[in-house]
Parts: sequence; structure tokens; C-alpha cells
Amino acid sequence: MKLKALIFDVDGTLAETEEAHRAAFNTIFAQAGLGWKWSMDDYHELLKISGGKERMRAFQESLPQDERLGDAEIAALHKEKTAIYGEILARGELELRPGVDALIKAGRKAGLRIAVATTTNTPNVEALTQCCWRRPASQVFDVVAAGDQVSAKKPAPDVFNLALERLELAPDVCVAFEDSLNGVRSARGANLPVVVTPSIYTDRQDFSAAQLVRPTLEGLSLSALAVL
Ligand code: XBP
Ligand code: MG
Repeated sequence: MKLKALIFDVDGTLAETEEAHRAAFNTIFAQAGLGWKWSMDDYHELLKISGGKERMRAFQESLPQDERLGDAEIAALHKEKTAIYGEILARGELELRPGVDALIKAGRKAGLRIAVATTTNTPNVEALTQCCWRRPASQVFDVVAAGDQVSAKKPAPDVFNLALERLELAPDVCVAFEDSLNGVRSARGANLPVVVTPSIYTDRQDFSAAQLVRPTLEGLSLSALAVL
């Protein structure tokens, strides 16, 4: 295949962001006096639900009806969570996963387009590029397709299809990079070959539908991707 674009998932693939997300969620729960606190074990289960607002809604299903928040309250809390997540990333402590920057640089050098297809929202993508590249997302990626721009989040294929639409490319000249089963299902649903690098919260998931599973992107060549 004549490879023309690399399409990256964000959370768990570009960087191990989910501990920052979990800290931001727990901070807003405490500030709101909800008495909710998500442990790593809780979050391991909750991350099977794609999307922060959807995750909060799924979590409160286990609570008595009169303790559940309405959609407007969840949306307001999630907006605050996004602001806190941005503050956490602004500390500049988060690093890209091994091999990510080298692969993006090699892709750029070979004239490939670089895109993002993520469940998280555009402010969080911006926070990550500022933290890890010290640049706006528009200077790191040619295309950003984010969860707040599609009606159905992963595992639906919508966000990868949006990335392909904006790239004006067919899936057979692109490769997707993911860390989760939801992400693999989304990429495969868009007919994209997908490379998986399991992350701290997804390492026990089933990646049999992926074309390649590697611990990290280190040492992955464009020629190896072109034959997927
Ligand atoms: C992972 C997700 C997101 C993040 C939290 O997205 O499912 O929901 O956990 O971000 P990705 P939000 O597709 O990049 O792996 O709170 O903004 O949803
Ligand atoms: Mg992910």
C-alpha cells in the first residue's frame, strides 16, 4: 500500500493521559460534594465506557434515583473537569509514549499527513499538544477529529470516518493507532488497518481484531506499516 496518512488516537496512545483524567474527575466530584471517588480499579471498569459524560452517566446508574444528576448537571461538571484536566497538563509533566514522536517525525519526513481521531474533546487535544510539543494542535496535526464533533463516540466508527473525510483519503492508504478495544472496533469499523499499543488501563483487553499489537511504537518503520 502507498501509505499517505497516520491517524492517532489520543488518550492512552499518544500519552498515558488517563490518570490525569481520573484526577480531574475526582477533583470535580470532591468540589461538588458528591462523595464520588473513582479508584484505579473503578476506572479500569469505567473506561470501557467511551466519553467522560457517558462514563459519569453509566457510573450513577448504580446509585439510588434521587442521588442521580441530570444531563445539564453532568454537562456542567464535565466542562469543569475539562478545565481542571487542562490545568493538570499545563504543569508540563506528562510525556509522550515511547516511539510516538519519532514515528510522527518519520511520517512527516516521508510526506505523510498526520491526524488525530479521539473520543476526548478539542480543548483536551490542545492541552496535550501544548504540554508535549509546546505547540498548538494545528501545528502538530493536519487534521483533528474529536469526540465533541461526532454524534456517536467510539466504538462507533464516526470519529475515524470524520478524520478520513477531512484528510480526503480512503482508509486503505492510512493506518490507525489505538490503545483500546473500543478504539480498535472504531478503526476497524472505518475499514482502517490498526496498530495497538496497550496502555495501563487496556493491557488485558482483546486485540485479536488488530493488524499489529506492540508494547510501544518504538522502532516501528513506515515500511512495516505499509504492508498491514
Ligand atoms: C478516551 C476516552 C475519553 C477520555 C476522557 O478517548 O474515552 O473519554 O477517557 O476524555 P480516546 P473526556 O479515544 O482518545 O482514547 O472526559 O473528554 O471524554
Ligand atoms: Mg485511547
